[in-house]
Amino acid sequence: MFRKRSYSLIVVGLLFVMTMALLLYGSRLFTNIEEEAHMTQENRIVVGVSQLGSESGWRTANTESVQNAFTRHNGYFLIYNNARQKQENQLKAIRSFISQRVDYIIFSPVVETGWETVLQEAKQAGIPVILMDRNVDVEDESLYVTCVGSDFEEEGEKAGRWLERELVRQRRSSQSVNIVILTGTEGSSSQIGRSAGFAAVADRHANWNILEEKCAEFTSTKGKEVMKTFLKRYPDIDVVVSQNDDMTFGAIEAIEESGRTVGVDGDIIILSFDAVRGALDMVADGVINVDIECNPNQGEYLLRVIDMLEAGEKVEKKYYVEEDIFTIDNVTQELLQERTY
Ligand code: GYE
Repeated sequence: MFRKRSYSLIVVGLLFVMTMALLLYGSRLFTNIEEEAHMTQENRIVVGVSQLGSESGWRTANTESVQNAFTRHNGYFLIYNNARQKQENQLKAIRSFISQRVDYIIFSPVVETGWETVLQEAKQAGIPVILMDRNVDVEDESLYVTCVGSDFEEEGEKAGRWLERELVRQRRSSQSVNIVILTGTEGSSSQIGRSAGFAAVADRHANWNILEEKCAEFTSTKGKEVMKTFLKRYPDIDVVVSQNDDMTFGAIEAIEESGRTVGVDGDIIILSFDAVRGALDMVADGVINVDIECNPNQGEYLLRVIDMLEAGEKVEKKYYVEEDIFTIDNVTQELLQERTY
């Protein structure tokens, strides 16, 4: 009896010691993992990115480019937020980046106005702000370090100059030409710039008759809806200028459903912007006459800018990405195969 009791005591004792040892080992293991995570995070550059939404194919490509650039492998810790087209969401995201004391804030402003206060807050916290894709309209330019994006006005002018050449080629340069314009998010840099650039060329041509311009928010659904109202209102549209490919896709559907034809052999000339893969296919097929490229691959440029800032180098206030213009004459099979977006 006594021997039996002492035996079971030994077993209980051993079990106790083993459990304690396991617990101790486990807790040390966890502390190590935590410490390691903390350390690697500390060594990495923390970047808060506020993307404005996911309205278009272009935007998806832009987001991917940023996510592929700010990787752990490249030495970054990325905090990403999608604002779903609402400025208030972007303001919230930026404020949360400030309170998390990130090293850099990158954001693509949905519209140009209304950023002074939050940018002031970032400046006071000593966090450099880099604008991506679109710009802000602020009096004090020191509120942001730099902007990586496109020359939207130049894009609009490119569209206008292409139409000039095309009308000469079709021997219609002195005939009256009826134009409708589908515009993107009102008050965004891409809308403002593309509208201004195209208008600058249109102003030189008394025979260019702009019937109406209307906002279709850079989306395909809205593009179709707005185009339908245009088609009902104006039976004699010659040219559609659509400020992005997604709206163009919707507009073309509406036109074809109405029984009219588009493109190189059709009766309505289509000008589009972005040049995403799906649209380039349509350029190659002669459905879209011209696509003014807008380059969404801005991640690499942003990496370079941060490298320069980390090295204490001076950066420019604006970096423009490279962009082309596409018609049936220069959309090759190689280009289509290479296009990742
Ligand atoms: O053209 C459009 C997107 O600001 C350049 O926004 C960007 C525009 C782009 O939704 O597709």
